[in-house]
Amino acid sequence: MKTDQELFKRSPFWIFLSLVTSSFIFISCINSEEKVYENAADIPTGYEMQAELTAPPNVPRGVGRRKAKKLIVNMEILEQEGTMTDGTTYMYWTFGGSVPGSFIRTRVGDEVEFTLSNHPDNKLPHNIDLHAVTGPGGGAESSFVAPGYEKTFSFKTLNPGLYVYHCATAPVGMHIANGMYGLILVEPEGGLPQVDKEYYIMQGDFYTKGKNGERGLQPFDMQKAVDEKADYVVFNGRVGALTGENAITAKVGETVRLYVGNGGPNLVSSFHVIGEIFDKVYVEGGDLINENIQTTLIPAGGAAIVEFRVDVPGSLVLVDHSIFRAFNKGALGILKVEGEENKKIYSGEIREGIYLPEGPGIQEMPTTDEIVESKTHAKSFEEQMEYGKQVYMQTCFACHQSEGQGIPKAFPPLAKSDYLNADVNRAIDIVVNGLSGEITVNGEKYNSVMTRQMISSEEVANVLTYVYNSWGNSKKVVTKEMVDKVKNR
Ligand code: HEC
Ligand SMILES: [Cu+2]
Repeated sequence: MKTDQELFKRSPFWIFLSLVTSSFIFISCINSEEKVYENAADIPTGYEMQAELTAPPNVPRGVGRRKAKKLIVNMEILEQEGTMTDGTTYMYWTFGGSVPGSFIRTRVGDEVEFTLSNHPDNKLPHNIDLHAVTGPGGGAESSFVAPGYEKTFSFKTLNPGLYVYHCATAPVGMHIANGMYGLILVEPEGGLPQVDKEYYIMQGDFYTKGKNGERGLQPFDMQKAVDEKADYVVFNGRVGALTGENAITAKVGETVRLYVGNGGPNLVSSFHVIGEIFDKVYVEGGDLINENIQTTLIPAGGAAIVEFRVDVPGSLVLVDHSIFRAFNKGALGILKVEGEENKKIYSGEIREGIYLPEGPGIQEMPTTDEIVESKTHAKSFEEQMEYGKQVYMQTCFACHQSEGQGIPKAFPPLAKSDYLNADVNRAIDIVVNGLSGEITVNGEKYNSVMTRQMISSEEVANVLTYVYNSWGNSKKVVTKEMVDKVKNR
């Protein structure tokens, strides 16, 4: 049974009045949200929210206009074997299963509740030091965790910017060298301006017992790390993480933002994109914006945000402009831009494959120095082909191209090459000693220099076997003995 009062409450007048007051409260709430806080520590945090974490080269959605929240971050440490380069693996220690670790995206004023768990199959204790944290050890002191356990700590994001996080468990350098680093972005109130594409890239240097390209599971080499003699310098944890099928992409006319970090442990990155100028650089990941930049320096344990609009199609090449690192140690990635040409901005012949990784093979002008013999031996034709392909992709490919097609007027073809197929000993001699002077290949004249290839007899045998058994060539098998015979002539 309803009382008079209840009936009165439901009358149109009351509904109208409550609508008016609630919309007034609503509007005043919006106003209070836009209140500027002198001290980020005073920004109130709203509901709990699970953070979206992403593996590189992806980043989570932007914060936009969302209010500060209690942001729950759950991250798991995984020690796992992964590929360093074709034929070479490495025992990576990771935050979330990738190198660099999962990207964390927050806004200023968030209260981050961070739970770090250490997978039970892991061998070592770890922790995390986030440079975005104001507090002891950046969280390292509160997060030290043994395999099979987890630790939770909380922090308030006070300063906007792009920050590195890393493991800080002794030996600190070793944990970082094994891949334990990543980025955390703290966006300002209202978020960063909208762009079309965003990517996550982080450079790191690696130190292995074997030299660059040596096959098999390569253990960490502490001595080389202390001496700062990196075997690999790479983007996103491995050679080729951003090339070929893994290249990042954009369309002509789009704006691209790269969150670029440097995990080190040792080397500073001279980050550059061949064929592009950075319209904006958030210097060192902070508030200062510099414009029209060719190369930006990213310190070990530091970051930068770079932005540019892509205006013409083609492959932009991301490098550490300490250039041997790019072409010979792996610090090379591709941003593939598709769309209409714009002859007002650029016209000219477009030829892919000018900037290609050249791998660890040491190039020398023709002389007669000693070469170290290989440690692994191919036991079958299939293995010879496999190892040979690898030598080819690391050593010959930059000049003779992926399908042996060469580059007209510069590098002769190895595919269906009459010159190659005519004389196997001559071919061995060319690889071993180099070649200069005029030659004719398939009716075309070449007069250039091929540097001597500093690879072992076995590698010469493997690569030539691969070449002879590919691309319509005469299917000869070349042995180490044949190579040694030519060497000792
Ligand atoms: C730095 C560029 C470069 C690299 C790397 C290179 N070559 Fe060459 N190669 C040349 C050039 C240039 C010539 C032609 C030299 C001349 O004009 O006298 C040539 C010629 C040859 C020829 C004879 C011509 C033909 O087309 O049959 C063979 C065989 C050959 N290279 C094999 C190899 C193999 C195998 C490798 C890898 C182990 C290799 N080259 C690496 C530049 C290179
Ligand atoms: Cu660690």
